[in-house]
Amino acid sequence: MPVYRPPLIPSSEITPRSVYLRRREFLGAAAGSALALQASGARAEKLTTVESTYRVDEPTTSREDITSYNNFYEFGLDKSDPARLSGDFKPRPWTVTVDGMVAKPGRFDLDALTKEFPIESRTYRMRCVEAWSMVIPWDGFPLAALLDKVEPLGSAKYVAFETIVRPEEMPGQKGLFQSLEWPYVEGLRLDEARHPLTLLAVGLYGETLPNQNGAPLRLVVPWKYGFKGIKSIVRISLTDTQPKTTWQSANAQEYGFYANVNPEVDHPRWSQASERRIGESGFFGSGRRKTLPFNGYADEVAGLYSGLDLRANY
Ligand SMILES: Nc1nc2c(c(=O)[nH]1)N[C@H]1C(S)=C(S)[C@@H](COP(=O)(O)O)O[C@H]1N2
Ligand SMILES: [Mo]
Repeated sequence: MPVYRPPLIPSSEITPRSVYLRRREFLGAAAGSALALQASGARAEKLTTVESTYRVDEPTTSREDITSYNNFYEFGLDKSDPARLSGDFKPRPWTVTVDGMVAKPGRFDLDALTKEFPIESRTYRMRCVEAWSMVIPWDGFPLAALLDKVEPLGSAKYVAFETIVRPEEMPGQKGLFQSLEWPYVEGLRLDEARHPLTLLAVGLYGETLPNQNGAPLRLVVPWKYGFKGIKSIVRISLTDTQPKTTWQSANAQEYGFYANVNPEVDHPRWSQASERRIGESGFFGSGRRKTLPFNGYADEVAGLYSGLDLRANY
């Protein structure tokens, strides 16, 4: 996500990179590299996964790129901050509460859920509202499986999601810079949430999620802009009113509830007609490609929006 407001703290008060690097040296080579490994997710555990038919006929983005170029404002505003500053975050043990308009609300242990639901490996095209994209091999289970378990009431129309608040482990939540309001919140219509493409991811490249990618549980909705993919989820609530999302609260003119990838509806400050594929801007090309309606998933999801004005409902 673009920084919609400049950091309010003078840059002179932010630890200069040279000092940060010296501090790492001070920690000693062994400790320093252990920290780096932890932050980049190398402590990840192998997952038992089943193959899925959801694949993309394009080269997969490297693990290195997927885990070092991230938006996760709880750890800072810069793309490199989440990998560098998420090493203290503890994604286990973890529970997720599912409540609201459901017959069987509950607080579920994540390890129990991943035993209950088979973990599929699915490769999805992902596209950020900032006009860059990746192809990511996620591991996870359909959100529909969890929703079925709690039995949504007939009156439920939307699903709201909440990220954990843990300032002692998330430096971006300490208020060092003015960015977003916490917790980060998102929402989907119930039919979008139940769509078979909508995934709750617990892994990447066959291993548990690195912290910077939203450990231990994050949403993946491949036909929407990346910011809908809320990370480190602790609560999922069913409701009959459209939830207001973090980015709508931050700037409603620029970010709507739907956020479907749409090359024909530009962001007020830049075009959405094309995108830069991360890792492809090498010798043989610019890595720039045309953005597809619904990010290439139109056959599967366009029907969800028949009759809806996609220009008004951005
Ligand atoms: N809690 C939380 N979730 C978040 C964000 C965030 O700042 N906080 N950033 C979003 C944005 S803008 C993007 S593009 C994706 C990036 O996910 P990735 O780092 O796994 O590629 O996470 C989304 N989920
Ligand atoms: Mo994004």
